[in-house]
Amino acid sequence: MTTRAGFVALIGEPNAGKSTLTNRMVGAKVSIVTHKVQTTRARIRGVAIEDETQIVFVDTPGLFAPRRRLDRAMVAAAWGGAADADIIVLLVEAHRGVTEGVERILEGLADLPQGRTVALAINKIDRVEAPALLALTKDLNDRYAFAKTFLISAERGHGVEDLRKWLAGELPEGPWLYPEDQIADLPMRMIAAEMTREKLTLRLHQELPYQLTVETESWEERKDGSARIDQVIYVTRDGHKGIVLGRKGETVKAVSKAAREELEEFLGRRVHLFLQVKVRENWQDESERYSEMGLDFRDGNQ
Ligand SMILES: Nc1nc2c(ncn2[C@@H]2O[C@H](COP(=O)(O)OP(=O)(O)OP(=O)(O)O)[C@@H](O)[C@H]2O)c(=O)[nH]1
Ligand SMILES: [Mg+2]
Repeated sequence: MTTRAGFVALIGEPNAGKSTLTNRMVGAKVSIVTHKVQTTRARIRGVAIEDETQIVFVDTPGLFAPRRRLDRAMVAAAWGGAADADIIVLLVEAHRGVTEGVERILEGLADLPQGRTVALAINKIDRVEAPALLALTKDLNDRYAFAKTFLISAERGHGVEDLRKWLAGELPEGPWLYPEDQIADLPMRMIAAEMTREKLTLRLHQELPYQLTVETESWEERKDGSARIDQVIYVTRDGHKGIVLGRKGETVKAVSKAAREELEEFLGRRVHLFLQVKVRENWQDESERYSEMGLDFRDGNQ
């Protein structure tokens, strides 16, 4: 039997639904999702199987005009993911249409080496009426020569099957890239840190999620089969520490509980999760923070 395998990079503006689509394709939550922009910070690989084809989805940080070092490293990681992939899928939000951000991404696509397969996925079709979709499909295809257009709802699953089947047929013949039962290519300690960051982002407001990062400091396997995981939440200001902790430590306690429950489900065993909050004014300028996230610190340079 001939097998196929390859990488499919999902790119788009922040909040377009790239991580939601990755998780749906994989059939498990490998990438965190929130209603806020700039949730994903690094390239996250999730593996899906369609008949004899292994499709490695590369979820990327959203593409936007970078201002800070972390922004630049994130955007570089996203374009890097696109450049390395066999196929690129651009996600555009149906209800937002061709924004300035989308225009900028189309310019970036035009700069990639010729002959790349780029498909368009108009996402969140559950939010608009059919006529608007036709017009948007035409507009986008007038602007860029997409190999194919899909109308999808990553959240509800509409059109996702069609997209996966098409991708499988387009990928090159070759041996699978990962063992059959592997669903993500991301160290467990990072997945665990991401789960905590998701719960924090869902609970906290405004800029704060962007001002914090979570790292797994230690992971200890216990004799009774459980795991003890210690994580540090880095914030940039003293005031933020108080916000993360909450009144009488209520916020961090709730975050810890939610993250632990998700981790236990993911790992299928008991977890003891310990969170500590530390103020580190300049963590966004520290190279170790970037390597822990899977980003290249040098990409953040001007
Ligand atoms: N209505 C609707 N909402 C969706 C759909 N897909 C994703 N969303 C929502 O859009 C928000 C952003 O989803 P994410 O998957 O985190 O988006 P992303 O592109 O990964 O965002 P970044 O990581 O910040 O770049 C979440 O609140 C999702 O639940 C969809 O098909 N329909
Ligand atoms: Mg994301």
